Amino acid sequence: MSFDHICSTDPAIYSAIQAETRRQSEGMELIASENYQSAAVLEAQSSVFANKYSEWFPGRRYYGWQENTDTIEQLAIDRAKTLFHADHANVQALSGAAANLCVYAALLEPGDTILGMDLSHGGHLTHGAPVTFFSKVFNFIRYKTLPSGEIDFDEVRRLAHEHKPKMILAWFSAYPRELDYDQFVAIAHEVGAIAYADISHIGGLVAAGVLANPLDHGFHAMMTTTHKSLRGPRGALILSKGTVSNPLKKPDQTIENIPTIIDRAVFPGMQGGPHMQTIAAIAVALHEAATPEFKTYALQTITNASVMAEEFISRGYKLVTGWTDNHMVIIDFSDCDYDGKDAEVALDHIGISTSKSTIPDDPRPPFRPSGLRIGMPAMTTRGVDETWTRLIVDFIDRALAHQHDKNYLNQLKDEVVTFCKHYPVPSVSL
Ligand code: DSN
Repeated sequence: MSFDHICSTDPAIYSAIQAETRRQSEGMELIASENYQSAAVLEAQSSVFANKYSEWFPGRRYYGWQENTDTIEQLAIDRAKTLFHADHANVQALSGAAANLCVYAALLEPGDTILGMDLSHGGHLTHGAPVTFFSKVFNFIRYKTLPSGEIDFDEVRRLAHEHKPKMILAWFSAYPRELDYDQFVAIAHEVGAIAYADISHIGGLVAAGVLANPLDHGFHAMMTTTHKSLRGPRGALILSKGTVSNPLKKPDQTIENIPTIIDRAVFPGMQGGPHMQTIAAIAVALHEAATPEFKTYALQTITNASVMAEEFISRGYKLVTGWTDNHMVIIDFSDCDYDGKDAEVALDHIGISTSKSTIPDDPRPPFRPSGLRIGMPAMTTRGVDETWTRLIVDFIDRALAHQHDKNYLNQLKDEVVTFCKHYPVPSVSL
């Protein structure tokens, strides 16, 4: 992509873009929620659709002359419905947190109860963290995982019958295992709750059909961000079914109009004009996600993560839940004299980007948690396979063992830069 114009009109921003390009190219991206967009996705995002207001939805807009915006949004909707087996797709939510809030606003009333995952066991901020505005609006109750790492379904059932939630929320930001969706749906039916899944992390893996799809198991609605394993622009899809039994109690909230309620909650309920350039890029990413090459990518991502888990375990590391079924592993440093933040800083030093993470019932505070979350979506996009995944673990292991030796870390950084030259970031040239 050319930056000739920014280069001459705004050298400060141009220089930051160049520096970030170099950082991404010479460094290794192991943040589980990050990925690299294709050149086609990036092109769509910088297209002239950025100039257009398109409030409301295809075929019915508040502003005139929408033939091209209608084309791209309808394509994004149709592609999302097909890939995720949904009866309805909203592609306008600005990102994951906004999309979750739109879904709550659509399907719940202030004061309603949501049963979601405890934050330290992997839940997201928008699943009820006390620091969020929506924790003041809704009554969040939290379930946890068992010491084995599996969801404690006895506890989910007990809490559901005790608190009668209007929504039961599955999926999380830091959880490396597959979920038993049937159990969630059974419990939701027992108490008349909506079954809702936030599959942001695994969206691409579900789209590729390599992990199970909650909508196929009776979930009423789900949301995925589009920029994680799905490899699109920063945005979100809200997907729902129109053919499952109706848990909604109000006469105007039949299951047939869950899609309408969701659309209205997004616009005009929570947002203004949609970002049409992002919607164009979402459509492109969904087109790419429907290809056999993307399925190969998704399978390789899971293979790489499991090889990574195996290699860490063989080197004596403890993993949260003991294994991974998806794209991420979470290392548990609770027995170590350093924490997840120390590990993150040491790895930053050698050009490997990761994110500290809480572990279940973490005894340490959130800014110095005991875990480190590592994901393989981005490096798999760059072409890394099983053999090179083992070398990545070796880099990490050596950095952690020598984290107080700056000379050693500097030498290791040179090795990381050399490694990264063999795996260029798609669509980037220095
Ligand atoms: N911030 C994302 C993550 O890293 O998991 C979730 O929104």
